[in-house]
Amino acid sequence: MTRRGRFITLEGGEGVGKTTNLALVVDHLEAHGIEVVRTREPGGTPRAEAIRGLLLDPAGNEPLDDDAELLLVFAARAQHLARVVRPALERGAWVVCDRFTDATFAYQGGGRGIDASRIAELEAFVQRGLTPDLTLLLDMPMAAAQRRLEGRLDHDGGERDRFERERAEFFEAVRRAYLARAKAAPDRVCVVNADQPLDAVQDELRTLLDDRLEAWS
Ligand code: Z5A
Repeated sequence: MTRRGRFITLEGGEGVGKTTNLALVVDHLEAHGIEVVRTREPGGTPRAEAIRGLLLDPAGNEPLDDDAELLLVFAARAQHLARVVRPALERGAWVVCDRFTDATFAYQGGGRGIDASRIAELEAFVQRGLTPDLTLLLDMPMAAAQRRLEGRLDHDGGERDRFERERAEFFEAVRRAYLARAKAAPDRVCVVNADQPLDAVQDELRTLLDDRLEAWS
């Protein structure tokens, strides 16, 4: 019988380096001969990516209700789990995902103030017990992460999405909620100091991955 694959998520606030380091995680696992499916949330399938568009669209003429935002996040997740994550894990591939439900507890819970018990109800309904095996939480002060993001926005000439337009207090609340999640699940969530040169962040990530690979072998 094929052994179920492992499910690894990367988390953290804006600009902490999730996307940059996702590539390192995927490369490191593939170098160990592991089949890896790289994906992201919200998104990961065409319909879930369409929901992502709704969530990030800053169009100001109709504000998005907080409950509607929460339900859209979980609608995208249900589609992504059914079409991508569960099938990959069942055939033995590993899934590396840029953000997952910890982001919901951080953004919709910490940031928007939705009660964690309501998020947990949706988590149970949509995920039916499926949770990540390992979560790498990239953590750094939000002001420093914002400076990175500003550098990138200037470089790309990009527009800020609906979340990137939030105020500093929102991002501080998101960070606190992430750190509380890590404290509550220390075996699953590893906090990585993202406020250091990329080489140092990546050395830490490789060490963490090697420890898990050994523990899981
Ligand atoms: N969201 C939600 O509300 N609820 C949910 O349940 C989920 C998501 C799943 C989209 O996510 C939004 O969805 C998100 C929360 C919400 N909010 N926002 N905004 P996203 O993951 O696409 O958005 P993001 O966090 O804004 O991603 P990002 O801006 O691409 O950031 P990142 O991936 O963490 O960073 P990066 O692109 O890898 O790096 C940023 C820059 O820093 C870049 O120029 C790098 O070259 C540079 N960098 C990276 N590492 C370093 C180091 N160590 N030193 C110096 N410079 C570095």
